[in-house]
Amino acid sequence: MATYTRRDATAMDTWDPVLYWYARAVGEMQKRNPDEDPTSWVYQARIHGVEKSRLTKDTRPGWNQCPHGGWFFLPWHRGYLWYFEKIVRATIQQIATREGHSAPTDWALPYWNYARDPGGILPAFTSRALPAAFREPTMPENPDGSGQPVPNPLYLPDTAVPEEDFWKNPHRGVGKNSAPEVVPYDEASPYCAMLRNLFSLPLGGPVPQPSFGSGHTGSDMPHYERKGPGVLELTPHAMIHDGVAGWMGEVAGSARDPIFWLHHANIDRFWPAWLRRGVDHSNPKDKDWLTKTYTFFDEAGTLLTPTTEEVLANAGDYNYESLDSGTGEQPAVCARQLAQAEERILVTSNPGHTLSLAGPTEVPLEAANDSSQTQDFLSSGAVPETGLILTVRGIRSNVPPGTPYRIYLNPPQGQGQGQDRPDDAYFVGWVSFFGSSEGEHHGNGDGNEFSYDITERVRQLQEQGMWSEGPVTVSLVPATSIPSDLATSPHAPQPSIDRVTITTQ
Ligand SMILES: [Cu+2]
Repeated sequence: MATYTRRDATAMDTWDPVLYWYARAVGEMQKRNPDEDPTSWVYQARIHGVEKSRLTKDTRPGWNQCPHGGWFFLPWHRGYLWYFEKIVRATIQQIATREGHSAPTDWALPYWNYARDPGGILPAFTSRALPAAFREPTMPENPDGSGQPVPNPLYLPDTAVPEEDFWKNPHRGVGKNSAPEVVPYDEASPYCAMLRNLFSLPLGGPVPQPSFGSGHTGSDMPHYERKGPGVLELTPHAMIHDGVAGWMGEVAGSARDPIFWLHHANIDRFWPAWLRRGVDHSNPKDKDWLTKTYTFFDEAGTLLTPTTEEVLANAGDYNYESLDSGTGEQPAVCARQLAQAEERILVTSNPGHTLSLAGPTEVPLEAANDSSQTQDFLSSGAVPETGLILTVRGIRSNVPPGTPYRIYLNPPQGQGQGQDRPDDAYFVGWVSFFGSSEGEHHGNGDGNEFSYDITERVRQLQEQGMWSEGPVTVSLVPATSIPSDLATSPHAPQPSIDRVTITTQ
């Protein structure tokens, strides 16, 4: 029997007791010593990722663990949230006892239900706006609303920060606190992930294909791998990190923004929602997955090493207010994301493209060789029997740009300007910067990489007479608009990609 219910933060009053007490606990955890106390705010965030300057000196147990791009993504984050929730719950009681208030003993982490309203009439706030308690600089002093307003620990400013002050100044992407949505619906919906039948790809399977939970990564727990993310991990997970931006846009900083924990509670909610959505949906049964151990801390600061099996059993003590609302019942457009690229290149761009923050960036592709497959594709859009894969490599930015980018293939002039939902015939997929910034500690310096199966896309364009002859171009368009004064300011982020290729097997 579940003891705790995680509720929808987008359906709460601004200072619902759940959010009021969360804010108080965050403030309390921020006063604890980040180096000595595992229940402190910064220590907890560093379990997810550590900023470069602290990565190699004076580290602490359990730091820098979050596995992205592998099949431990969901169970690791579930355990991470569950112990954090216990720490917050205990902290709330400490504050209440000290101050002589009463406080809920059954506090549970709320979730940010960003796909709750599919359309949303802009400029009214949609469920994809940061919940109000995260946008207000001040909060009530007391749970009954009495006293003077006090600084709100859930609030991070959203004004431009010089790159060198990235870690010094808590911040979100410019304009995000007043944005009616941090990304549009298609970027925030788990609809496409919910359609996948497998939790993870079979190891050594012949055809790379998208799965719900990730690629099968055996017993290794890579901290950040470019290969093997599941559909859920890219959309909506990485899209929301890109959309909030600032600290949330970087692996090492994200858990310092209190919205992180509500974002990941929603990601965690999609897991039971997916399990019950299809009769053949199930978790991996492999020993490598079930017996993996993780390092977390309980509310007393004691180090614990639960296995995946224990993490799953612990989760029996909570349920979610709803497993339907915002879990992908409304259609969204799906990318045909692949786990890995094939290497027979037909056409390629030149290396090194800076992406515009204001509109489309056109990347022309040229023949990589003089094979007949290449010539046929370039002259008439002929699709080889072995299919076509589009890959974007070397995706990076000095600081998070504040938006993911949509990829369009060969759009006619004037299309793909970013005002449309990505449901037009030329849409291929997304570019995410989460985990790619130069300020990140992990990467090998190559940036992010995403691959998409464009076989059907090209065939349809050709059949419908929409394939324009001549040079092939790829257009990269910000999914959500960046304030125009930022785009021209000295603090403008500098997103770029290295190369776009189209390959066949
Ligand atoms: Cu995340």
